[in-house]
Amino acid sequence: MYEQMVTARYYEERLQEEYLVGKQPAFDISAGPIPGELHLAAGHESSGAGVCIHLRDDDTVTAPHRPHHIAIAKGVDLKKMTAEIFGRETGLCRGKGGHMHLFDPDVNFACSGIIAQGCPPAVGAAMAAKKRNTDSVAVAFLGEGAIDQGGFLESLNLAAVQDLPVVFVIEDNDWAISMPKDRVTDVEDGSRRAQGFDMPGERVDSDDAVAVYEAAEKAIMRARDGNGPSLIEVQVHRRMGHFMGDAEAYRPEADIERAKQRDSIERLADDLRAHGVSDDDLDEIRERAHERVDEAIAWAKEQPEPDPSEAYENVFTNPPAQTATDGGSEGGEQ
Ligand SMILES: Cc1ncc(C[n+]2csc(CCOP(=O)(O)OP(=O)(O)O)c2C)c(N)n1
Repeated sequence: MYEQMVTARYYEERLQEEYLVGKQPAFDISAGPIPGELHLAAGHESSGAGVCIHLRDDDTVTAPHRPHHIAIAKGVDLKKMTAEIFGRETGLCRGKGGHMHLFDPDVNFACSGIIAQGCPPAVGAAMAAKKRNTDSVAVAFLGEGAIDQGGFLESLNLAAVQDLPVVFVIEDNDWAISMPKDRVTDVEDGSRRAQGFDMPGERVDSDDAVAVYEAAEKAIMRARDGNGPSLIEVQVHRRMGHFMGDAEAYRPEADIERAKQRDSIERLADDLRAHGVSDDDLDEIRERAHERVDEAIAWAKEQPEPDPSEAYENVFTNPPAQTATDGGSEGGEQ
């Protein structure tokens, strides 16, 4: 878990550097090697690592728009994921998805920029696993800002009524962009939503990776053993803005400071030291993680950009008439 967490943190530190190239002094979101939005998950690492450590490649994970720590913990190919984020041809989605739309069929991972959107597909994957008589499970991650979405609530219901092997994990970082949690819901503990669907619900009140590990182990084993779905809420912390470039003018300074003080990675390192892991061992893990990340980023930057002619391949819609290759008829054949 420690290795996954330090990999995710360093990966995002490096992405942050790359993202800012060419975007300053005036913040131009379309410029630089990583154009578009970038949502970083620094402070969420305990949830991805503590949950995904119990998963196999044939288990399915769906993640939201803040996906890197979860993708890394699920074992998504780091090089292809990075190429995707840089919009390169060898990326997971040939550079068409970007950082919010990573899809890796080798380890059954997908994420989406539409909040709570991962819940129905996770339920579908769990239903498929059950119908095929396998013991695979599915996990849907979502933010606390998405817990009133119909897709989430309907997914809880279907999972419960059909006893499906799926676990829902709410990452509660207290904020949905600029909206504090208490303005979105009166339910302080999101795991209580489980009661309405007669399934187990548990809240991990701190971003203690070991506590997440224990809660996730129970829920995932329950699903794998054919005993149905569960809901977990994990307290995490948003150490950065909602996305890169967010000045967080809405957020009290004290809240930002509080989020930065609670570092789940340092906490886990302390636990490991208390259990006899040496500083040298921790340094070695960190160095290995940094090397892997640096290698993935260097590789991604060398990859070719997709040819513009690929823009309308693998999409569900026809190109606008003016770009159709037939010289401007009502869209091309697909
Ligand atoms: C269906 C839908 N509505 C609105 C948005 C715009 N939006 C993007 S992120 C976000 C807030 C998400 O907050 P939360 O789920 O708590 O996740 P966090 O960003 O805090 O990790 C919203 C409303 C969206 N992406 N999808």
